[in-house]
Amino acid sequence: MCGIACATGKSCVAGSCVTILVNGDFETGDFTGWTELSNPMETSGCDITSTHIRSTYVGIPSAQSGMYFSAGGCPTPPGTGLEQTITLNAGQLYTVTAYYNAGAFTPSGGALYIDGTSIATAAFTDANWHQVTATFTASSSSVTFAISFYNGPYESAWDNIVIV
Ligand SMILES: [Ca+2]
Repeated sequence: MCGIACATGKSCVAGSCVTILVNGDFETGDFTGWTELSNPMETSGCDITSTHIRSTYVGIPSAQSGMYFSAGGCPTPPGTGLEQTITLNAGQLYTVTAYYNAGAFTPSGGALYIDGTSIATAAFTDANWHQVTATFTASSSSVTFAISFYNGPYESAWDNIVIV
Protein backbone atom coordinates (compact mmCIF):
# COMPACT_ATOMS: atom_id res chain seq x y z
CA MET A 1 0.00 0.00 0.00
CA CYS A 2 1.20 3.50 -0.68
CA GLY A 3 -1.49 5.98 0.35
CA ILE A 4 -0.37 9.49 -0.50
CA ALA A 5 3.33 8.81 0.10
CA CYS A 6 4.41 8.43 -3.52
CA ALA A 7 7.33 10.47 -4.85
CA THR A 8 6.77 13.46 -7.13
CA GLY A 9 5.52 12.33 -10.52
CA LYS A 10 4.26 9.00 -9.20
CA SER A 11 0.77 7.93 -8.17
CA CYS A 12 -0.70 5.17 -6.07
CA VAL A 13 -2.45 2.78 -8.45
CA ALA A 14 -3.82 -0.51 -7.14
CA GLY A 15 -1.67 -0.18 -4.05
CA SER A 16 1.70 0.60 -5.66
CA CYS A 17 3.50 3.85 -6.45
CA VAL A 18 3.87 3.94 -10.21
CA THR A 19 4.72 6.31 -13.04
CA ILE A 20 1.42 6.23 -14.91
CA LEU A 21 2.64 7.37 -18.30
CA VAL A 22 5.59 5.49 -19.83
CA ASN A 23 8.24 7.68 -21.47
CA GLY A 24 6.13 10.83 -21.21
CA ASP A 25 9.34 12.88 -21.43
CA PHE A 26 10.58 10.91 -24.50
CA GLU A 27 13.99 10.55 -22.88
CA THR A 28 14.40 7.01 -24.20
CA GLY A 29 15.05 8.79 -27.51
CA ASP A 30 12.39 6.69 -29.22
CA PHE A 31 8.65 5.94 -29.02
CA THR A 32 8.95 3.36 -26.24
CA GLY A 33 5.55 3.05 -24.57
CA TRP A 34 3.70 4.88 -27.35
CA THR A 35 1.74 3.70 -30.37
CA GLU A 36 1.04 5.72 -33.48
CA LEU A 37 -2.55 6.91 -33.59
CA SER A 38 -4.85 5.05 -35.90
CA ASN A 39 -7.92 6.31 -37.73
CA PRO A 40 -10.05 8.26 -37.26
CA MET A 41 -7.63 10.59 -35.47
CA GLU A 42 -4.93 10.15 -38.08
CA THR A 43 -5.43 11.90 -41.40
CA SER A 44 -4.14 10.66 -44.71
CA GLY A 45 -0.70 12.06 -45.52
CA CYS A 46 0.33 12.55 -41.92
CA ASP A 47 3.48 11.02 -40.59
CA ILE A 48 4.99 10.27 -37.24
CA THR A 49 7.86 7.82 -37.08
CA SER A 50 10.90 7.07 -35.00
CA THR A 51 12.70 9.84 -36.84
CA HIS A 52 10.43 12.30 -35.04
CA ILE A 53 11.99 12.06 -31.62
CA ARG A 54 14.13 15.16 -31.75
CA SER A 55 16.65 17.09 -29.74
CA THR A 56 16.13 20.05 -32.08
CA TYR A 57 13.80 20.75 -34.95
CA VAL A 58 12.66 23.54 -37.26
CA GLY A 59 12.27 26.55 -34.98
CA ILE A 60 12.59 24.44 -31.83
CA PRO A 61 16.16 24.68 -30.48
CA SER A 62 15.80 22.37 -27.50
CA ALA A 63 13.54 20.06 -25.52
CA GLN A 64 11.41 21.39 -22.68
CA SER A 65 12.85 18.67 -20.46
CA GLY A 66 16.00 16.63 -20.86
CA MET A 67 17.34 15.95 -24.35
CA TYR A 68 14.39 14.77 -26.44
CA PHE A 69 10.83 15.67 -27.44
CA SER A 70 8.23 14.23 -29.78
CA ALA A 71 7.34 16.00 -33.02
CA GLY A 72 4.59 15.30 -35.48
CA GLY A 73 3.35 16.96 -38.62
CA CYS A 74 0.06 16.96 -40.43
CA PRO A 75 -1.64 19.69 -42.46
CA THR A 76 -5.07 19.79 -40.81
CA PRO A 77 -6.65 19.03 -37.45
CA PRO A 78 -6.95 16.56 -35.79
CA GLY A 79 -3.57 15.70 -37.26
CA THR A 80 -1.53 12.75 -36.18
CA GLY A 81 -0.25 11.63 -32.81
CA LEU A 82 0.62 8.98 -30.30
CA GLU A 83 -1.31 7.01 -27.74
CA GLN A 84 -0.80 4.58 -24.88
CA THR A 85 -3.07 2.57 -22.62
CA ILE A 86 -2.61 3.49 -18.97
CA THR A 87 -3.69 1.83 -15.72
CA LEU A 88 -5.52 3.98 -13.15
CA ASN A 89 -7.85 3.73 -10.17
CA ALA A 90 -11.39 3.84 -11.58
CA GLY A 91 -13.34 6.86 -10.38
CA GLN A 92 -10.26 8.85 -9.32
CA LEU A 93 -9.49 12.36 -10.58
CA TYR A 94 -6.20 12.71 -12.45
CA THR A 95 -4.20 15.69 -13.69
CA VAL A 96 -2.22 15.82 -16.94
CA THR A 97 0.61 18.32 -17.32
CA ALA A 98 2.32 18.64 -20.69
CA TYR A 99 4.30 21.12 -22.76
CA TYR A 100 3.53 22.06 -26.36
CA ASN A 101 5.60 23.95 -28.94
CA ALA A 102 4.08 25.14 -32.22
CA GLY A 103 7.43 25.28 -34.02
CA ALA A 104 8.41 27.71 -36.75
CA PHE A 105 5.43 27.32 -39.09
CA THR A 106 1.81 28.07 -38.29
CA PRO A 107 -1.08 27.40 -38.08
CA SER A 108 -0.42 24.57 -35.72
CA GLY A 109 -1.90 23.01 -32.67
CA GLY A 110 -2.41 19.87 -30.70
CA ALA A 111 -4.67 18.19 -28.23
CA LEU A 112 -4.76 15.70 -25.36
CA TYR A 113 -7.31 12.89 -25.36
CA ILE A 114 -8.75 10.31 -22.99
CA ASP A 115 -10.49 7.44 -24.75
CA GLY A 116 -10.70 9.54 -27.91
CA THR A 117 -12.32 12.57 -26.25
CA SER A 118 -10.32 15.80 -26.18
CA ILE A 119 -9.58 17.02 -22.65
CA ALA A 120 -7.32 19.95 -23.64
CA THR A 121 -6.15 21.80 -26.73
CA ALA A 122 -2.93 23.67 -27.44
CA ALA A 123 -3.62 26.61 -29.73
CA PHE A 124 -0.30 28.40 -29.49
CA THR A 125 1.33 30.02 -32.50
CA ASP A 126 4.96 30.54 -31.48
CA ALA A 127 8.06 28.42 -31.17
CA ASN A 128 8.16 28.42 -27.37
CA TRP A 129 7.21 25.71 -24.89
CA HIS A 130 3.81 26.31 -23.28
CA GLN A 131 2.33 24.34 -20.41
CA VAL A 132 -0.99 22.63 -21.05
CA THR A 133 -2.94 21.07 -18.20
CA ALA A 134 -6.14 19.06 -17.94
CA THR A 135 -8.01 16.93 -15.46
CA PHE A 136 -10.14 13.86 -16.01
CA THR A 137 -11.86 11.18 -13.97
CA ALA A 138 -10.87 7.63 -14.83
CA SER A 139 -13.93 5.86 -16.20
CA SER A 140 -12.29 2.48 -15.62
CA SER A 141 -8.95 1.03 -14.55
CA SER A 142 -7.71 1.05 -18.14
CA VAL A 143 -8.02 4.09 -20.39
CA THR A 144 -6.25 5.31 -23.52
CA PHE A 145 -4.33 8.57 -23.34
CA ALA A 146 -3.33 10.28 -26.59
CA ILE A 147 -1.57 13.37 -27.88
CA SER A 148 -2.09 14.89 -31.32
CA PHE A 149 -0.19 17.30 -33.52
CA TYR A 150 -1.12 19.28 -36.57
CA ASN A 151 1.12 21.65 -38.43
CA GLY A 152 1.76 22.16 -42.09
CA PRO A 153 4.26 21.52 -43.43
CA TYR A 154 6.62 20.99 -40.48
CA GLU A 155 6.25 19.47 -37.07
CA SER A 156 4.99 20.86 -33.83
CA ALA A 157 6.00 19.16 -30.59
CA TRP A 158 5.04 17.77 -27.18
CA ASP A 159 7.36 17.09 -24.24
CA ASN A 160 7.41 16.32 -20.51
CA ILE A 161 3.95 14.79 -20.18
CA VAL A 162 3.07 13.68 -16.65
CA ILE A 163 -0.14 12.15 -15.31
CA VAL A 164 -0.62 12.04 -11.53
CA1 LIG B 1 12.08 15.47 -22.89
